Order: sequence, then structure tokens, then C-alpha cells
Amino acid sequence: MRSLPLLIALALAAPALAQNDGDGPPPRFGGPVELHEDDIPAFPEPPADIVTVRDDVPHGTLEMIAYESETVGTTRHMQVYTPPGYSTDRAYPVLYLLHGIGGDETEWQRFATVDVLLDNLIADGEAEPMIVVMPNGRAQPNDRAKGDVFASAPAFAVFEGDLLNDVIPATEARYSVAADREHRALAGLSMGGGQSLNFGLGHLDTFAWIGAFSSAPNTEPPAELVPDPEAAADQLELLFLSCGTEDGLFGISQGVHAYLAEHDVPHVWHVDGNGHDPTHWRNSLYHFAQLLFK
Ligand code: FER
Repeated sequence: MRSLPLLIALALAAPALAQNDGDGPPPRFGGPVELHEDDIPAFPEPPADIVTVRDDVPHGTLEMIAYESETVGTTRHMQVYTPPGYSTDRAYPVLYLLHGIGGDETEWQRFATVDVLLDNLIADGEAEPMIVVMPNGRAQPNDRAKGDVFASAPAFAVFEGDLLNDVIPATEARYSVAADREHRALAGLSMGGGQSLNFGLGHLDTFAWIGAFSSAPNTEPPAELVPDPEAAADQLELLFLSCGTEDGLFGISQGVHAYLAEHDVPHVWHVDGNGHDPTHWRNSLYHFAQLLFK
């Protein structure tokens, strides 16, 4: 645990302790953004209707399920999307999708209407039918995003054990899942982006597809994330980084990208004009989901 950088990060973030619920102005973290010439979009802007409910397409199902967490010692909750026509005759790939510091297991659905976004992409043949698991990344007995949410930053590191030893086994016991690294993706926004890089790159035997949107200061230094660039390049099916130019945390993603580029680790680096906000996360999920499991 890098306690000094974390303390500095916490101090910088102190003025913006509001819960990140999409109401009011987005929080402004971090410092000024210095753009480099490769900090450009990898994809065009998504169409305006990516999360418009369409009556003419089949709809998947969203459910809130409970699981026993040995890591935390409590019963915990996660929201799960199963695609249209979900059937135990098939084994589905799974995307584990992680929220930010002000969020919980409901945040992705509130920010991006994940069910609608996936229903539309699947109907258009742009995304593979997949299960999306949205757990609670704050691995502590009281996992509500209440009060000073920055006080629970350490619990986001504890979640590594909950994810690997509790969330994934509970998912694979309950759903018809292709239970191997080639069919397992990990992605998240902000704190969840940092978690995805830390846990995903740290467990390439478990995850072949990794996405990190607007990664937060919990992101490990790039050389610790990817100590063996050749092995990582070999094992990764997809490493996707995105950030908005109005996001004060831009330098974190930019630094990971620079390291990956320097060490020839193939990855997607998508920069748009958004801030640290739900528009960036929804659009990033839209782009990322289309690359998964192909
Ligand atoms: C910080 C600034 C932002 C920090 C975390 C965040 C742990 C996370 C933001 C988010 O998840 O939206 O200094 O330190």
C-alpha cells in the first residue's frame, strides 16, 4: 500500500467530498492537464441514442443478488445483467464492472443504464451476448457510500480478495458462465478503473480483457502494474484505457498509456473531451463492450 501518495491524493481531493451521484457539478480532482500529441480519440463520438430504450429489440434482465463474502464476513450484494434469451444451454462470458469512490453496486446502472446499453449493442450485433456483474467494490462491512467516502479508499484495495474468492465463484455457481480467462473481463470507472488495472494486470491468469476509465489515484505505478511487458502483451486480449481531457486525474491514465507505449504493450488509449463524469463512463463502456470477447 502506497500510503504517502494516497494521503497526498486524499488531501488534494478534500474539497470535493460529495457523493458522486450525478447530481450537481462533477467533482474536480487532481491538477492541470497537459496534453500530448497522442492523447486523441480512438473512436468517434457515440450516437445520441445509445441508452434509448427500444421497444423493437429483446431485453435482458437485471437482478440484485446476494452472496456470502468470506473476505468481508458479511452477506453482500451485486447487480447482474443477463442478456436477452439467457439460457443455461449456453456458457456466457462475463464482464465484472466496478464503480467509483462515491458509488456502490447500483452506480453503473444509474450512470449508464447498462441493461439498455447492452440490449441495444447486442440487438445491433455490435456486442457479444454477455453477463455483466456489478459488485460493490468497497469491501468492508458497511459498504454504503455515505459520509466521507474517501475514508473507505482502503476497502477498495481489500476488494481484490472479495472479487477473486467470493464474487467470481458466486457468479460462476449461479449463472451459466464460461469460466476461463478468455471469457472474463474486468473494467471500471475511477476507483474501479484503478482496481481493474491493479487486480486485472496482477491476475492475468484470471482476466484476459481489462478496461480502465478515468483511473483514480489508487492505480499502482505503471512499472508495478506491468513489471513484465512482454508477458503482459502475450496474455492480454484487450487493455483499454480512457480519460477525458477535462478530468483532473488525466495524468494517471496518461502515465499508464505512456509506459505501455514505451514498452510495446498493445492497448487502446481513448481520449475524449469529457470530465470526470458519467458521460465519459457511459461512452467508454459503449466502446469497450464492442471489443469484448471477439
Ligand atoms: C482521489 C481523487 C479521486 C482519490 C480517489 C478518487 C483515493 C476517486 C474518484 C472516483 O472514484 O470517482 O484523491 O484518492
